[in-house]
Amino acid sequence: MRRMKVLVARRLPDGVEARMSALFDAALNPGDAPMPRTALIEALADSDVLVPSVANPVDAALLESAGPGLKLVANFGVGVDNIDLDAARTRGIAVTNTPGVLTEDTADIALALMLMAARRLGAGERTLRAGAWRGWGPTDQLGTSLTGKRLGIVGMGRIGQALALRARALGMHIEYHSRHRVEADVEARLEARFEPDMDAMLRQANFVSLHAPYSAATHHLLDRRRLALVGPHAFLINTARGAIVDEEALIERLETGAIAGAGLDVYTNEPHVDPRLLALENVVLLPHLGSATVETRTAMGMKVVENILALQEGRELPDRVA
Ligand code: 8YV
Repeated sequence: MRRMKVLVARRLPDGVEARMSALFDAALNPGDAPMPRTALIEALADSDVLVPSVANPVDAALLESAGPGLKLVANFGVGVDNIDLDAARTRGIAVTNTPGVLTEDTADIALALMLMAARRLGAGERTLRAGAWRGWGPTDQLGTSLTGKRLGIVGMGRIGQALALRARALGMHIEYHSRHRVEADVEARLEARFEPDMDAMLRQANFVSLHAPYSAATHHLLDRRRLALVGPHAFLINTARGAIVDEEALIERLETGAIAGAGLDVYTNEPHVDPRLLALENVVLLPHLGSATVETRTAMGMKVVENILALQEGRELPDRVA
């Protein structure tokens, strides 16, 4: 059996790289140096498999310039919006992702952002670190409770459901809007109500959390009109993809207090973060770390390995998306 030539664009956890080296003819990136496009194209000419991540756009031109040997793009990540799936299909290149293993950690970060934004934890910590805390005060640093509030989840896949479970433990009322209504027993277990009218859900929610994949269909799903439905008492949480929200419209609403606040882990032009967001006290900003735990990043890498191994052994690819 021929060992697959695998080009790994970014440094991966040690255990994953060790397994890749044991199973494949793997070209690793131990220094994690950004691979310029020209270097990537050059290396691709002699590769069976490319392992990119969200930080590596795999567009039609890149796929076209890859040699005819490229068989698989095994994405390190569940979202595949960095890859031109149509171009891959056209060229007969398979695409896989890493579903399931980052569900819990990403839902944890969505919950953390809800707590941080509503309880003003970032602002509180900044006050303390600046040496500006004058001591406890009965009306100081008041935030908003989560218990008893309405959470509107947009996209009720694995991560949306994992957030619902957490929010239920906090005594929140859960509504969701999704392309597909989940099974009745899942709704019952999560005590989640399906709202077919997203606008109605946005109007009523105290928290809106986004868990839809990014695609042409979800680009600016929360556009200026929909953002205007989210009230001044409500917080927007985004751990999915930045461009699901019209960031410009969101910033305007945050600046005027038309929306209470936001908790963001993702941005439209990562790693660029709009300086107006940095200046706002009512937003919590994280650097796309939803899945950033040793356990999850290792599990993601092992999923990548499983998919490449399946190709090498001529089996069906377990996580094929194109
Ligand atoms: C990853 C993510 O860190 O998997 C995803 O879709 O957004 C993140 O959890 C990143 O995409 C890795 O490529």
